[in-house]
Amino acid sequence: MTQYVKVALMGSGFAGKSTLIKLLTDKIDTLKTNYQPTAGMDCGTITLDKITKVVLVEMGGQTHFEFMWPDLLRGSKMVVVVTESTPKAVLKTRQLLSKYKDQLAGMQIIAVANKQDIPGSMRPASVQDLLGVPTYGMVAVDPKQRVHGYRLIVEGLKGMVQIAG
Ligand SMILES: Nc1nc2c(ncn2[C@@H]2O[C@H](COP(=O)(O)OP(=O)(O)OP(=O)(O)O)[C@@H](O)[C@H]2O)c(=O)[nH]1
Ligand SMILES: [Mg+2]
Repeated sequence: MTQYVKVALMGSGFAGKSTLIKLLTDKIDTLKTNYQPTAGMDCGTITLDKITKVVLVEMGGQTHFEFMWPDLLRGSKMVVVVTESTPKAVLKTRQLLSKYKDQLAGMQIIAVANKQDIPGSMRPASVQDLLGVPTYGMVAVDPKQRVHGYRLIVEGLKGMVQIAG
């Protein structure tokens, strides 16, 4: 029987959540797209082993979809907080983490400091200092980062779910 593990992607609009899902679930080589805000939610599935599939659930980041977040977070084994790597965006992300701290309590949380290709981006270590959760750099539009992204999810889930080798 297949075991489904829910991982929620949280973060402001334009952070790169849909792009990250595309990176992890499509085999395509071009990820540059025009920005199309996710209306409410979106999802994609990755296979971890013979019985385990991870369902990535994006919580649409635009403010008017935020009311759905508590429902979308429920039952998640892990939350991946995606942020742009400008100081302003990271501070906004910090506010979101604080605002939803009750819903996030007890969940495994990692952050992705996305858009590291943009000159002047904050380094992941600095983003981590501000967010207070393990933070990893990412360029979600770069297909070469697919394995890196996949590893973040798998490593993050270790200890949370049984993954067969
Ligand atoms: N330069 C650069 N652009 C990126 C990167 N990741 C995403 N983008 C671009 O940023 C824009 C927003 O990306 P989305 O993935 O749609 O953002 P989102 O977080 O899903 O936004 P909402 O659905 O509104 O919550 C798109 O134009 C992407 O192509 C990256 O690593 N570098
Ligand atoms: Mg989106």
